[in-house]
Amino acid sequence: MHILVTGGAGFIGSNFIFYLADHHPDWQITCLDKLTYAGNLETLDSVRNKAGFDFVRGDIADRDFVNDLFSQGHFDMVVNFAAESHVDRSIEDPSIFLKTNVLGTQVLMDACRRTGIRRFHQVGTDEVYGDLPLDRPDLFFTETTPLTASSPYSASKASADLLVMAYHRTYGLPVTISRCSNNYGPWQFPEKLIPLMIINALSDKALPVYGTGQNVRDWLYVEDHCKAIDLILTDGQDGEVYNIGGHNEKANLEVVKTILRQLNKSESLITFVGDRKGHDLRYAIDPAKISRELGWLPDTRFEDGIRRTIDWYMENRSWWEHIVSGNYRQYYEKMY
Ligand code: NAD
Ligand code: TDX
Repeated sequence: MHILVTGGAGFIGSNFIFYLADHHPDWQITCLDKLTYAGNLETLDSVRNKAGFDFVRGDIADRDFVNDLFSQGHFDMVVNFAAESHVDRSIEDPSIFLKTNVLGTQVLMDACRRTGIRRFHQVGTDEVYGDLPLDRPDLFFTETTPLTASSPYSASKASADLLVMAYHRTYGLPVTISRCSNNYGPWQFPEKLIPLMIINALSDKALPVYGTGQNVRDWLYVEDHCKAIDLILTDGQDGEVYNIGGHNEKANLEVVKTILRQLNKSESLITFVGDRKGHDLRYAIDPAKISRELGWLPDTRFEDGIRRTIDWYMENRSWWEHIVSGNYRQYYEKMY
């Protein structure tokens, strides 16, 4: 089995590569990553010299480059993690989100059509379903919830999902899509809520909470997400969408207070700042389909996952200090 993992130098993609290396040691893995600000080669240090692992730097939206890569070797499966992933950045400038997330997905699927593929898997997000009201805890996103994206980021991810399903229906491309809730865990870039709050608290800096802090996210430990994708690759049905979520809903303020408590830091570090434009109120996934059809259930309770994550950021200071200082860019600019 030769698998192409795009975006594997980012948060979830790198965790997925580690998961594959542990659970499918005989698979050949090629990681394709552009190494944007969010991609970090240091993250892949533990696998980079292993037999059966290759790293290629490139852009999924660069058609010539992708065609070239696909003509050099045959991939049995492609898992597309590569994306611009931060909502706040998409509000500042949507352009690169459309290029990478929509056009990049098309370019990859065209290459798959040409060479043939056993499975193209698109890593999607629950944000494509818009949001749920805070006062209706009985409502959840299912796979048939209409797509109603709020931010340019989620609109780009919803567009990609539509394109993936269109390639299945029109060209018969064997595809699957997973839509998961907010991930947390090791190696997450410290622009996202949980790692940002951990490293700010460790540095006694202000913790910026948007609006009232009552917005709700459904937190999923990254390894549980990786396990779900692996199951979809092996047992999932072509043309199907699978929602992945851990029934782990928390208001942002609750998450921030939990982090402060665990680090023994004062709540006075919390600073309420202006709200995100178009800020989604609540995400909540109904994972019944993947549980019923593929037997997936999350293994990690939030209390354990957040403890493990905090410990990881405490034990891996140099990783995030390189990011914060910008030094990690020099590391790979020298090599590529
Ligand atoms: P990330 O920002 O940490 O990593 C993205 C990776 O993609 C980086 O390594 C970056 O260098 C690479 N990349 C960006 N543009 C590229 C391009 N044009 N060509 C090749 N590589 C490129 O993101 P993440 O949090 O790991 O998210 C991975 C995927 O999961 C994304 O598709 C995202 O939409 C989706 N997702 C993330 C979450 C979450 O909570 N983080 C939740 C649901 C879905
Ligand atoms: O400084 C902050 N303060 C704050 O209050 C940041 C960075 C975030 N927030 C709030 C906004 C959200 O309600 O915390 C919540 C989580 O924010 P993010 O970490 O930016 O995640 P979110 O916008 O929910 O999107 C994430 O989950 C879905 C990922 O970034 C997406 O890639 C994924 O698709």
